[in-house]
Amino acid sequence: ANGGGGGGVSPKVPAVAHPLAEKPDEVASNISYHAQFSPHFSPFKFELEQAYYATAESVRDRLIQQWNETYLHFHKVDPKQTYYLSMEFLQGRALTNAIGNLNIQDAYAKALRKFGLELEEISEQEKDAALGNGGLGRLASCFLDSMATLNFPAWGYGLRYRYGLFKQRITREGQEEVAEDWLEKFSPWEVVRHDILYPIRFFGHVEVNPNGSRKWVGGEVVQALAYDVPIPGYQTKNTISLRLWEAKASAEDFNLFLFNDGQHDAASVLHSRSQQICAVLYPGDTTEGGKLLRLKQQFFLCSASLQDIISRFKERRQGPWNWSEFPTKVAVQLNDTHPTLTIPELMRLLMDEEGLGWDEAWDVTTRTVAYTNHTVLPEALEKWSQPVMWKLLPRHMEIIEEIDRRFTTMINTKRLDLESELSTMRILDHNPEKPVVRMANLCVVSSHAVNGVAQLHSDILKSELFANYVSIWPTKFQNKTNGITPRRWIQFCNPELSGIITKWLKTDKWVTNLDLLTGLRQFADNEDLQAEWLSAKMASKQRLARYVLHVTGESIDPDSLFDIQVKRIHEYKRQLLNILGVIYRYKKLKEMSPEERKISTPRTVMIGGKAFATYTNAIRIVRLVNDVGAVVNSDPEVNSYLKVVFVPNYNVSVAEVLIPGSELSQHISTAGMEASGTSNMKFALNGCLIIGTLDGANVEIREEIGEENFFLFGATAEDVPRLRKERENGLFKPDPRFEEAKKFIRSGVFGSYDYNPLLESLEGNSGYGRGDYFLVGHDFPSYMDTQAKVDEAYRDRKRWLKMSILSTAGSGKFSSDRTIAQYAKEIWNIEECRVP
Ligand code: 4GP
Repeated sequence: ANGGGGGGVSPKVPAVAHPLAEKPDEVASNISYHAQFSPHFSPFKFELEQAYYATAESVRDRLIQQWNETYLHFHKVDPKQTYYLSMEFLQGRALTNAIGNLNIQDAYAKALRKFGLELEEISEQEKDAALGNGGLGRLASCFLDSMATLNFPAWGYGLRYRYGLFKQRITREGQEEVAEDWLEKFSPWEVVRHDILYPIRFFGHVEVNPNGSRKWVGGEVVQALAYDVPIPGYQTKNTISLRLWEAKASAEDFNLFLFNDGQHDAASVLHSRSQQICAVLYPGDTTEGGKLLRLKQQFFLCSASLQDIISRFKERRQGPWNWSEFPTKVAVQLNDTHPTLTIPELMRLLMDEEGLGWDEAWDVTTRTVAYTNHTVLPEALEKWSQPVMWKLLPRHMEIIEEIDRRFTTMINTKRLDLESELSTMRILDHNPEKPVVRMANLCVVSSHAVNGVAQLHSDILKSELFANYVSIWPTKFQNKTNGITPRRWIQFCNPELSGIITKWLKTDKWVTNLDLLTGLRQFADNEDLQAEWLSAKMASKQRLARYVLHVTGESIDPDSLFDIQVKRIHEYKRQLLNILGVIYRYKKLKEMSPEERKISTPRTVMIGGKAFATYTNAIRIVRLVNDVGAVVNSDPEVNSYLKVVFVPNYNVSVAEVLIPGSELSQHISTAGMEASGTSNMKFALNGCLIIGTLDGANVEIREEIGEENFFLFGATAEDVPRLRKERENGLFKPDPRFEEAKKFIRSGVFGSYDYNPLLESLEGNSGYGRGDYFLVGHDFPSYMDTQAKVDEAYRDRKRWLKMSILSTAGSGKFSSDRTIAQYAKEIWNIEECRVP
């Protein structure tokens, strides 16, 4: 296979004339060309959809050219390169982003007007590439944008799922999941590389050769085929690659004999089995088959990517070379534990295929691999069953056993002080009922760097989850506070506000140097700026109101306070706290006289997010929000003061409408449980105030924007264990307001659905998920008091605008450019490699 990537590394490839149009006329002719000659649709039809595909293909021409130049350059310079391995990339739409990063909006907008079309309308035709679930996947996508923008030699590896994260429909019964068919027609943003194909083995057994070397043979082999997605940097030629693998059976796997014998299904068993690998993101794993499939997916990503990396490494070597050079040319970042199998697979490839001894292979592997942890939730820390692993990956299990054996020997000989902790530190848990491999432990033992994603989270990793390892490897543990790309998350999604910032800072350099936003602080009280700020916010709120009307049929008032909580639905994120607060507010509004109501602050509460289909309490929460909305919104006494909207199918492009139009956003997780959060950064950057706990990156956001501009409430991470203990001992006294809100639900005001099981999770004294593990009851009173402060602050328009400006001004730290520059320097040891 050819590891060259963008193609064109061979001098035999003929040169082509510059295919890129600059002027609107030429762009228009380029679009027409694609409409007629890219044979996807009838050439005689040119409606919105066809126009989108033709426009996208014309933009892709440019990307491919820059991409080829980038590869030629990387190939020539041969710098150390980073590979970001992730099971998720939540890319969202690509057209607006590509046009924006290439700085060709004007030419494209003008060209499309020649056909009577608006760029914005065309962009709406694109389906989100939702190859991810939530924060971890969107972070990976922001990182790619920053890697390209900062000209780092880096690229991403993931899987090309046929169906991305499900589409969420909302009915009277709550959430309904539908397959999200992002590839229904085709994606103009991917390029299949028929010449980049690697064999991936599953099952089989280990053969021992007479010289003692071992080899994994037999089993099933599927092919991994590369699809490349170009990732343009902002205002640079550098265009890097997101390489997505697809599983492909070979023609030999199709049993022609059986087929002709009429056994049509049996004939294609291997074909359909290979298709399952990339069918969906996170297939259900409650069954054995489901678990096996997830493990296959993970190994498929790791093995294909490593074979590709090694082949590129070899291709770029000239003259004699040594494997110890590998870590000076390659850095592999594991995005959470999903790609952990990279570790035993790299060991296997080095030892069994390349002939290295254990020590040498171990040295290369540990110097190459680094690991990022994204959560401390125990249920999210992956543990794979040992019997399943032995069956699917017998050679890898031998290697993992050996890593575990060596680690155990090291503790037993050098660190007797840790002997009593050994059973929890080991990679293998030999619990006879459920023997498992602990993937996070394998990562910690085998990586040269381990990082958390916000300061508080990294501190918790060091003091709790990985505390025992810290004294063995004190310098291994780091923090890399997350960030977001300012291109997608303000420049392109909020052009009104971006224009104002550029005008007041007298430069647009803030887009790549976000710290420059502090320059706005001096104008925070300026009436002219405040007036402009307000009108930009109003324009975004109106756009959001139109969107809500379109997708829910609910009309909301842009003069009310827009209060938003959007993220995956999870009990630790506490959407339940939010909706209980809304319920209490509703009840109080009902009890008020009309005069009292008139002086209250009108609010529109919007909640959105997907619930994992088998997570019952999350599904119930979605339903509750919808049930509350149905009652509140149709109550004529109250609905000009309070509206509750569940925004369906939250995804990247919905976020691009919601965030600019938000005024208050809720980041209210139980302290210590949200590793970082990244939407909090997006909201703050867009001048939205935060109500939140001292959790994840909230802590740093509050430090940066100033505590007077942040609505803080709730227990601290330090308090949480003690509060849980007190609760277990029956010492918790609920606030009457909390009891009143729950009682109101139980009275049946919001319909006949039985919410008792959900409410009971907030009651009792003990047990995970029961006994109010997430401390909703404890934090409720301070949450309500702080919400009252929000209402008061909003009534003082000048004060609110000042706080909003200061939020944006203080958000500079949260650019993913800063995060990536830190990874590059402190973990990967790579340098920029700019295409001249
Ligand atoms: C998420 C964390 O929950 C979130 O706090 C963090 O900002 C994000 O990763 C990126 O680091 N974790 C996941 C996950 O999405 O699947 O564990």
